[in-house]
Amino acid sequence: MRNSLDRETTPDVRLTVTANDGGAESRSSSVSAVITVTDVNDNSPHFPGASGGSSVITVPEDAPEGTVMARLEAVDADEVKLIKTFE
Ligand SMILES: [Ca+2]
Ligand SMILES: [Ca+2]
Repeated sequence: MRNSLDRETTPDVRLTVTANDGGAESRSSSVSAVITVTDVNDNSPHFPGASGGSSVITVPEDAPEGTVMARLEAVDADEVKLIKTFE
């Protein structure tokens, strides 16, 4: 490999491999291969709804107990989705 792999940009690589026998009348054969790049957890989660790394939440002082103040969702580009919703 000349370059590092990144599943998020290139989830698979397709290539053709050719073998030559080097005989007087050279014979060859080819095969296609698909290489699947498996995921590693290399991206940190972020909050798409928060601008500049912060989110302003406004709550009235007379809000009843148990009121949902906000839902914040964190996501990232990795395949394994462990999305947490905070209320
Ligand atoms: Ca991740
Ligand atoms: Ca990844």
